[in-house]
This record gives sequence, structure tokens and C-alpha cells, in this order.
Amino acid sequence: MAVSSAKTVADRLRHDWTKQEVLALYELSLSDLIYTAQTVHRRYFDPNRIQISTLLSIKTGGCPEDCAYCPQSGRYATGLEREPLLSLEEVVAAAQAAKANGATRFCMGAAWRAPKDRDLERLAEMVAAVKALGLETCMTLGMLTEAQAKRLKQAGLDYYNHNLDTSPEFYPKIIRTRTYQDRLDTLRHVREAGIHVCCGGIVGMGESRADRAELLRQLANLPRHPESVPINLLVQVEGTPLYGAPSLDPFELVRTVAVARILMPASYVRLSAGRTALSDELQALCFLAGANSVFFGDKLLTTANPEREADRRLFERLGLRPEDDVD
Ligand code: SAM
Ligand code: DTB
Ligand code: SF4
Repeated sequence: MAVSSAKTVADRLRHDWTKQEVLALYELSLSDLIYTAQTVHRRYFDPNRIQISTLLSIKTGGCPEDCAYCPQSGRYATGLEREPLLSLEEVVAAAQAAKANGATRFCMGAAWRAPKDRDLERLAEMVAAVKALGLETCMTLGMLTEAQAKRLKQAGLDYYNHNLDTSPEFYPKIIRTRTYQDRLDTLRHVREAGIHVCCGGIVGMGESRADRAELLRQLANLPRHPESVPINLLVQVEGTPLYGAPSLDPFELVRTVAVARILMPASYVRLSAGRTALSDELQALCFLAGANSVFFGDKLLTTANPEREADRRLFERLGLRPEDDVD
């Protein structure tokens, strides 16, 4: 990494993976797969460093979309209390606390299909204020137009999270209110505005291995790899259609992380939602497989995340150091 310019590295990244190639990676023995992923990981990253992001729900619940996994959809009775858009002061206070806890990136999420133009100025103020604290800024607000993406970039937005969630084939079983193409269009608007892309998906929704492989292939074959790739394990919330879905073999999560690492070697792969359901040992396997980012803090958007102290202990036991921790 030290001797190559960013451009030469980018030139070496592939965007032409075939279905067979990706499935063949999934089918390696776990040992061969982890060895390959580790080798790639070490070429691009310090394997003992972990990037930490903190999430804040800036507008909660009552979403018109029908995503079958989501506790925030207004269509399902999940008992979640709705909250309107937070004030600038509330957002800044949460960002200060996240920074004090070691986060380097602050991600603000809203339960919207898409932001309304009338909300844009408030959102822009939030971005500018969080950035002024010295944090990287990230938002996830649903679909964005070209003009909205440009306005947020101008305010200082570093990253935009918008997931493909699953394969194009499995997608209609999970979401009917927006298409796969809508998602690709938003990703293009974000890219063209010069904002870094955070894009991944969810495993454990009842999809097949071929669907997981195809999600990763779609991500890797985008014109540029997303800079961050969140791999979420479904958090089953009572009241959502996916509550009670058959649980995933945990090694499939490890394999998904490893294949993401191999296909998108220079991207941060984030072990995202679902960590409370994983043992320390399984999380360690995911880090060995190439995950190098997590959400840190007691809460994701509306559901639980491991407690900070438990995470600090885990990182210490594994010899993992947060990225802001300078020598
Ligand atoms: N409303 C916006 C949107 O959908 O783009 C932004 C927020 S939405 C909660 C962001 C992502 O969180 C979803 O795309 C999905 O991948 C993930 N997510 C939501 N509920 C989840 C759950 N129960 N388990 C795992 N991941 C979940
Ligand atoms: C992502 O891929 N995972 C995060 C973030 N992007 C916004 C959200 C996970 C949400 C889990 C369910 C909840 O807490 O509401
Ligand atoms: Fe709404 Fe986003 Fe949840 Fe879908 S994932 S229901 S768009 S908040």
C-alpha cells in the first residue's frame, strides 16, 4: 500500500466477477477461505486496526416503506414509538458523546422513503455541525435525487449509506415499495455528487447462498466499490414479517464477510447489525475473515448493540485497536 498510489490500487480492483467465481469462493473450505481473505486484507489494511462508527436515529418510525425486516415501517405493529426529526442541538450533543467514546464517523439515519426538499436545509445544518466537531459524517435517509445529493455534499457530507440489501432475485420477497433499480439510481446520484458510498446488505432473511453471493457480486461490480460495505445479520423484531425466519448457519455470515473482503479488498467491511446475537468467538472469526469496522454504542437505530465496555474488552482481548487510537 505504501509504495502504490491510490490510483494504481484502484486500477487493480475487479468489477467483472461472474456468479460462478463468487460461488466458488463461498465453496472453499473455511480454512482456505479465511486464509485467502486474510492475505488480501493484509495487502490493503493493518489487520489490527478497527474503524468505529456510531449511529443515531434522527427520525424514528412511521416509515411508509414495506421492508419486511424493518421495525421502523409504519405498516407493522412493532410497538416502536415514533419520533419526529431531532433538533440540531440534540444531534450535536449525541455526536459529541460519540466522539468522546472514540467514534471517528457519525451516521445519522432517518425512517424515510426519501427526504423532503423542505427538510434539506435542516439536514445540511446537521452535517455541517457534526463535521465541525472533527467527525466524518454519514447519513442514511432513503432515496436521494441528484440535487439533494449535491446539497448534502456541499454541506460536508462524507458518506451516504444506502443498501442493496440482497440479490435482485430475492429482493421482491422483501421490499415492494421501491425497486432494485431505484436503489442503484440513488447510489449513482451519491457517487456523482462526490460522496463516499456505504452500501451492503442483510443476511439471515431466508435467502439462499446464491442470493448472498449475488448481493456481493452486485456490490463488487458497481462502477466503483463502495468505500464501506455493511454486512448486517437480520435482527428479528417481533411484528415484522421476517420475525421467526429460520436462523442462518453462523459460518455463512463468516463466509459472507470473507467473500466481501476478497471481492472488495480496499473497502471497509463492517460487521453491522446483529452482533448482540454473536458470541465473542464468532465475532473474532468475522474479524479474521476481514471485517474491519463495527457500529459502536449501545444502540443501532432502534435495536440493541453490544455495550461499549463489552466491545472495548473484546477489542483488547483480540489486540484490535480503534483507528483513532494513535501511537
Ligand atoms: N430509511 C432509509 C433506508 O432504508 O435507506 C435509511 C435507514 S434503514 C434502517 C438502513 C438499513 O438498515 C436498511 O437498508 C437495512 O439494510 C438495515 N436494517 C434495517 N432493519 C434491520 C434489521 N432488523 N436487521 C438488520 N438490518 C436492518
Ligand atoms: C446499515 O447497513 N446498518 C445500520 C445502518 N446501515 C443504518 C442500521 C441497522 C439497523 C438495525 C435495526 C434497528 O436498529 O432499527
Ligand atoms: Fe423505512 Fe428504511 Fe425501514 Fe425500509 S429500511 S422501512 S425505508 S426505515
